Amino acid sequence: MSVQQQKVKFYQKGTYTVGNRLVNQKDRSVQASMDRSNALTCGHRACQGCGEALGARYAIDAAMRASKNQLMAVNATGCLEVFTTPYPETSWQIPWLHSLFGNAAAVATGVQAAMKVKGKSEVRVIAQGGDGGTTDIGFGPLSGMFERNDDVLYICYDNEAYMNTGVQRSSATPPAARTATTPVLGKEPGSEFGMGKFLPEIAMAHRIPYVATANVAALHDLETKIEKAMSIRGAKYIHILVPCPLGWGSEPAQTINVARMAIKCGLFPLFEAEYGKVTGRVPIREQVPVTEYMKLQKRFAHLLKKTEDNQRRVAAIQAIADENIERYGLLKKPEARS
Ligand SMILES: Cc1ncc(C[n+]2csc(CCOP(=O)(O)OP(=O)(O)O)c2C)c(N)n1
Ligand code: SF4
Repeated sequence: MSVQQQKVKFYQKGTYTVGNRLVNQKDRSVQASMDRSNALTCGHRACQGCGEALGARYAIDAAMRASKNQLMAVNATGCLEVFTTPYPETSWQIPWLHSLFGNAAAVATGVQAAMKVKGKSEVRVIAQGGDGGTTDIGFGPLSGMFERNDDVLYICYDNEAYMNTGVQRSSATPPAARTATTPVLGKEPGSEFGMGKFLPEIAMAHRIPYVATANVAALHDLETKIEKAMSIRGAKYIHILVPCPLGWGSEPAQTINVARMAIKCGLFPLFEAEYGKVTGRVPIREQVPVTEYMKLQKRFAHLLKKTEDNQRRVAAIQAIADENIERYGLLKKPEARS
């Protein structure tokens, strides 16, 4: 078969460098557009399939567009900070500060106050960090930022453990999941049930103008939520689920699928809230069992061995997913027949 007869392109044209800017318009990728706004460029050192790299890129790109590039970011210590800025290099295309592990929210508040004093209120400020930097050590400064209603958007990239330092449990680690500090040992292996916290609901309790959850399997929804947050003055919080192939024991090529399954089983509800009230949700068309999500990740592998104890544990995780669906009204109920 000649090349002209091929229905599928079996070869790559040109090079992916600068998005194929040297080939015909129709063969170019988004990277070739001179109008693109990429906050996070190539050259960073995230693992293959890193959900955090993808989430951060889309979130900050959307924020750049919404702020007409008048944007500064403060980053807590963690994977995102480490893989984007190995000294003396950086992959960031925006003014970017590395705070301490626990004080990104407080530093962002200071940056925003400084911009205000200088008469540069058009410069918008983002703080960002992992779940450890947000739900654990950075929680106090974050709660203060909410309570003062500081004009900052805080983004948490939730990969459900302290990945940068070797997968230790955080207060966002799900029950029964294996981490380096919650091994598959003893009567109740993995992270304990009943511990931990879901920060979006704690943020809502502060009655701040805007809180949302987002997910790398729903990138348009993520972009819309970032844009909405950027249109609001005051404290905003967006919590993005970002699978971590290394810590979750998932295939790098499955990152989007894993993230999608978290939505479809109900364990990660997608919603938004204004001043403490839920104002929007992304409904699930058909709920899948939590085992469909768990079987893609080695951190849950011990639970899938069929024993009575494991069936009890899986049922308890299923109950959490079902409760989320009920609480946020995620399943469309069939219309009543007349
Ligand atoms: C006060 C303090 N304690 C501990 C550390 C070591 N440390 C650096 S990053 C990190 C874990 C980050 O985890 P997380 O915030 O969940 O982000 P991730 O790496 O998972 O994206 C830890 C414990 C530190 N830098 N500062
Ligand atoms: S350890 Fe996880 S969060 Fe960190 S760079 Fe690798 S995939 Fe991303």
